Amino acid sequence: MATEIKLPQISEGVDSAQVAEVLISEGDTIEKEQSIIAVETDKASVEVPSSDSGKVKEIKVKEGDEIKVGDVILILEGDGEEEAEEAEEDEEKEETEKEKKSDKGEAAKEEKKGGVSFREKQKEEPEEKEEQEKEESKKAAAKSEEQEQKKEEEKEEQEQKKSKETEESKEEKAEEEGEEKEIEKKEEPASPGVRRLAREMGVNISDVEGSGEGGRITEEDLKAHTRKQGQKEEKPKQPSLPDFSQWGEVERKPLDNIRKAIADSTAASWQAIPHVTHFDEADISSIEEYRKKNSKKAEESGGKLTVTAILVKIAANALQRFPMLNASIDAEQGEVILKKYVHIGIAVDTEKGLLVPVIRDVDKKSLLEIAVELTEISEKARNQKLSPEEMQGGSFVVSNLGGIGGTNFTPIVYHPQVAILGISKAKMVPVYINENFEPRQILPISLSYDHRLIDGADGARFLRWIGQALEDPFKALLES
Ligand code: CAO
Repeated sequence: MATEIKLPQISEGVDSAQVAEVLISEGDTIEKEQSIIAVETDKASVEVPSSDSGKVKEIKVKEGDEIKVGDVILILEGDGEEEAEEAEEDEEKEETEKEKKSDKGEAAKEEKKGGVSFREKQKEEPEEKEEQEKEESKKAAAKSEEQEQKKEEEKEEQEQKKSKETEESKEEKAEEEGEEKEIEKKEEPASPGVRRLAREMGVNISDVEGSGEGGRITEEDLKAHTRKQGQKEEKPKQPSLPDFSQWGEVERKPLDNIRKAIADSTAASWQAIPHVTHFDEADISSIEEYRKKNSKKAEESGGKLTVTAILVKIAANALQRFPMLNASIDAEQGEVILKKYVHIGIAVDTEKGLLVPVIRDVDKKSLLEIAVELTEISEKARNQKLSPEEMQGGSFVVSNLGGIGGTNFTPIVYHPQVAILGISKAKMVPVYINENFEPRQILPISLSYDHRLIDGADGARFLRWIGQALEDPFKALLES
């Protein structure tokens, strides 16, 4: 019988969610409570457990879908266990039938000859019928015994869960009171697959916190646990927080996965790299004229010719000229890794936080191609459609905050890169030229770099080269 598995109420006041990941495939046999999809709401990211077991006939959702409470996630073909039992029973029946048939070979022959069916013949033989009935009633008794046993096991499991909860609260109490009481640990709720994985990963499952119904431990819980363990070892201990509620009302909200990733990578970069930021500015009056004149051409190709696109192209030329800024340091080996490719990451401001998709081989692409690709990846980033691969492999980053404002800023270098270009808001200012003040469009630019590899003078020369290229692009073209 087909069973529909629907999206349950995830949390109070949340009626819909976005599918972040589909955790099973069509044809899989799944257990009740097994995580089937991961969803993200504006409040949290959670895994949805299946409300039944069986074989997945059809998956009705895909990554990125917005689904409502009550929407069908998948269709199950029926209960896997039940089906297996039924198949076993059928097999047994067939076996007995076969045995009987061979005993009654003669009867079977007669059946063929006389045209009387074997079943009908059986009806005529009360002794055999009686035996068959006995056999069937034996099987029914065995089955009901089995069902009873199953019920007992379920009941026991429920009781274990309950007593575990009480024990946990007891445990807390005991700890508080400093009692050294031995508390017997009951088995943690998790599927056999998750237990096996825990064994393979060398994780003690009783150390893992379950996020499923009734504290059930999912595969994601296991992975999160190992990640946490790894981070615990790597991360320096954060100073403890005071109780803020003593000064006023506060609200605690879980960080979503993207924010956690940003927090981790920013902290790691800041700790690993001794940063220095150098500031400069460039007169972009003539390049702005060029940009406006050619913006239609870019639009026709499906892109937007923006300051960012121009800076990405110029930065690629600068990186070829100053290869140390397109490198990484291998501190353990005492080596510098010079990259022969120029893949530039673009810092994109999205609703979920900062994302950095990468434009590959910028040095081999025309300004128009870069403008089109920049428009595409920025849109993808804002719509949460980027794949992990599209955010990997960057050798340098361009971060433009000029569309928002600010006179200058100090971007953080993304480890394992060694430099990042910051762009702030261009403005019209009077510039003293040939004994006169002229209105010119001035763009503030900054460069943060890893001072282990880049000396102050190298950083200044690199940024000045970019400034000059903005002011006199032909000079840059001639030299590159
Ligand atoms: N000075 C003045 N105006 C600027 C400017 C600058 N430096 N940069 C952009 N603008 C203007 C553009 O000309 C555009 O104006 P119009 O609509 O009138 O043409 C407007 O601001 C918006 O630009 P945009 O965002 O559409 O295009 P962009 O290519 O310049 O920027 C992107 C693309 C992805 C870099 C940007 O949208 C973005 O997300 N920036 C934020 C990056 C960020 O968060 N960095 C911080 C990370 S920490 O290092």
